[in-house]
This record gives sequence, structure tokens and C-alpha cells, in this order.
Amino acid sequence: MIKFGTDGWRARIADDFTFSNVRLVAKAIVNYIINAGQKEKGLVVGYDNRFLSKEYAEEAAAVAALNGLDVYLSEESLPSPVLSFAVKNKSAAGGIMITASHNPPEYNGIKFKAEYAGSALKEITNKIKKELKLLEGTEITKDLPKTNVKKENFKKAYVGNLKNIIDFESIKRSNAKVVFDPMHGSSSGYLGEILKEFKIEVTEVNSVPDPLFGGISPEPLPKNLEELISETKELGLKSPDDLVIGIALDGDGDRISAVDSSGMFINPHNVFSVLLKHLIENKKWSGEVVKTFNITRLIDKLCNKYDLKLHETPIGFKYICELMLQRDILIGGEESGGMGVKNHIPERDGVLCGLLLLEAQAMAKKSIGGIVKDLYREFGEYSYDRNDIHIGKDRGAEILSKLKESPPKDFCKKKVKDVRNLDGVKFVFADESWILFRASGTEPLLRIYAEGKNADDVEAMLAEGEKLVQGI
Ligand code: VG1
Ligand code: CO
Repeated sequence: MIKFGTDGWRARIADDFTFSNVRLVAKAIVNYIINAGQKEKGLVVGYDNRFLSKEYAEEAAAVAALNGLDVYLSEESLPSPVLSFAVKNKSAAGGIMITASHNPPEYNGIKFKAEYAGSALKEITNKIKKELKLLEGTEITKDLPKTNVKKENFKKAYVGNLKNIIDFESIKRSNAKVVFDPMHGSSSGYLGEILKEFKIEVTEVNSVPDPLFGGISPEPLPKNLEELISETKELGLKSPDDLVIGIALDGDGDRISAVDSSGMFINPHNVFSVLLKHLIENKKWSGEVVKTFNITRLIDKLCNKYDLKLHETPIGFKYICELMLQRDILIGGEESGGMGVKNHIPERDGVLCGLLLLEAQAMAKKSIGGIVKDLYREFGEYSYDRNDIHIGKDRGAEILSKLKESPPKDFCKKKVKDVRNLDGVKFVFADESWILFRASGTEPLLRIYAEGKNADDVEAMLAEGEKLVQGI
């Protein structure tokens, strides 16, 4: 019943996500920590502002304290990367984050951040799953004493570290005007507050915590960002000489997307490309690059230009994190907007990436839309979209195995040049365009991703992809 997916365990509140199951998962994590000989290092616990997240966090913290761990519980809701940073800062054995991130409001979840301050790698999750199995049939009593849990504020140390990475003065000098959309999630009070501290102009939309997320899933996709798009466009019209940008983060602040002053959506592929260019050209950082299987070819082109080694992984930041722990990785990113950079934590961080975008604009003296247009001029245009289809249980596996077994020779009037199976099934065409079919590990959805030369091409591929799936 308790399944760990792309990042942690997610389930519907009151269905599988109950206090009793939260206690069980917390106990399994505690047992893993004790077996790993890390009990003395303590545990940090945090939560987003979903329905009952704080209460679930208190319960998980109480389980850990009762089992003899030093437990530091965040005194307020916080983004996932802030909790990860607290793991690093306190040299803790790990962190429990109560969040269902981008999922619809009826979900909640638990992400486990390991001692290296990033998402649990597969082998750790497997050990936790084993502990969970051993606990089968056990009921951990409610009304646990909460007295041994220490309340702590993790914000100060995190923000202090941002000041070491970001050149706030140059952002301030650049006439940046920011519209920030935390999507009613736990990054509200972060990006906005930090910018205000440096007297950088920022307007916030959807900043009031709301467990119903204003009726919209907190995933930074254009369909969920109408208000941000219109506010940014309006501000762009009013301030044509300033660097106007809209920034959206998901429900737990680890993913990002953006909007330019004309209201154009800047998808995560473009955010990733802009950040890579910025880190190399302006910040003069170096290192290798990691992209997941569903990221734009533009990243390949940039790595080729700058002569950077490029790694490709399945979808899920834990795969990027694994490489960040082993190698000198400059930046890693996912299609969903999760991106992380060196000199910080091996973790995606929407707050930091938002600040890096502002820094990129300031140092290039150009708006984000302008930087993207430059990239298109240099490398050609890349258009992208995704279609999520609701599917029944087990249907995903069936569809994908059929596609793997007998891929079409032609698709959308193009010859299938290559079929790749790193994660799901990807058809690659001669003109570099591609389509990928993959089952989500966080929701009961089949995702169809497509990249082509223009929007019509992408739309046609997605329509044909849906037809193909429905015919199976
Ligand atoms: C999705 C995204 C993936 C991301 C994961 C967790 O996974 O595609 O890139 O790492 O969500 O993000 P899936 O398996 O549903 O496609 V978060 O911000 O919801 O923790
Ligand atoms: Co998230």
C-alpha cells in the first residue's frame, strides 16, 4: 500500500495517507538510520503548507524522538530544498519532509532527504522499504509525547548561504522587476522576502498559503499560471525599460518555470539553458552537466559549444543527485523544472534557480526572453510540450511494453530513426525531434513528451501519440 515513487511516497489524504501510516514510514526511516549507525547525528523534520502537513510532521518527529534520536522540527512550513540544506547544515542523518509537492490538493506525501542533503537514492529507499515490511501489522500508538522535539528555524542559515552564491547588488542595479508566484505553496515568504531585503522590486501573486491551492494544482505549467502571466505582461507594458520577469515555483519550492515581459512562458528547458549559459559565461564556473531523458536537445548543443561532458539519466532528481555526489557537476536539470547547481546541495532548488535567473538577466543586461531568443538564433528553435493522460492501474506498463515490443516504423509522417528505452519509450526522428512515452511515478498518469522545431510539429506529434496509446 505504501509505495515510493519518483521522489518519496505520495498518497491520497485519509485514504492511504493517514497518521497511522505516517508513523509507520517515520519508524521505518528511523530504523534505517539506526541500522546505518547514524543515530547520533539526529534528524531534521519539515513540512509544506498542505492540509495537515504540520500535524503529520509533528507525528513523524515524535516517533523519531521516542526512538532516541535528536529531532529538530522546523518551526514553520518551508520549501523542500531548505529542509535539505538543514540536513547539511546540521550534519544530520537525514530529513523527513512532509509534502506532496506538485500533486493535487487531496494528496500528501513524505520525501526522505539523506545525510548528503539530497533525495534518497534507490538503495536507501530499498532499505527503508525492507524496514517497512518488517513493521507490517504493527500499529504505532497515537498521542505520542512531543516534548523531546526541538523546534528550530532553518530559514536563516539557508538564506545566509544564498548570499554567498548570488550577487544581489548586481540584480539590484539591473532594474529588475519581479512577479513571484509561489502557487500558494511553501516557498511563499522566501523569494519575495529575500528580494525585498535587497530592495529589489517584487510583486507576489498566490502567496497566501492555501491547502486547496486556489483550485489549481501547484505545478508550474502555463495552464496553472494565468495570473502570473497576465501580471507579468501588464508590468512589462508599464515598464518597457526594466528587466521584468515572472517566476513560478511548485508547491514545495523545488521546481521553477518563468514568464517574460511579453507574457511568453519560459519553460524549464529554456530556464535550464539560460542557467547553463549564465554559469559558464558570466559566473565562470565549470564542471559537467546532467540532464534527464526528457530534456531538450538544446542542452546537448550548449555542452558541445562549451566542451562540457554531458550525462543523461532517467527521470527523477535522485539520479542527478547520485552523479552530483560522485563527480564535479556544474548543473543538473529535469523537464519538470527541478534544477540544481554546484557549490550548494545535491538537490533541486527553485528559490536559488530563481535568483540565478535574475542574476543571468542582470549580467547579460538582457531580459530572459531576449536571452532565449539569442539561444534560438544561435542553435535553432526548439518547441516543446507535454500531454498527461489519465490511465487505469497497470495500463501504463502494458502500453509501454507494447510500444517497446513493436515500435512503429513511421510516426507523424517521419521515419523513426532510433528507439530508446532509458526511461519509458522514446522515438527519435531524423530532424532531431522526439517523442517520449512514460508512466508517472507520482500520479496515475501516462506522460507524453515531445520536442520539435515548431509548435505545430509538437502538437501533431502529441495528437498522434495519444491516438497510438489509445489504440493499444
Ligand atoms: C515528476 C517529474 C519529475 C520530478 C518528480 C518529483 O515525476 O516528472 O521530474 O522529479 O515529479 O517532483 P513523475 O514520475 O510524476 O513524472 V516534485 O517537485 O512533485 O517532488
Ligand atoms: Co516539488
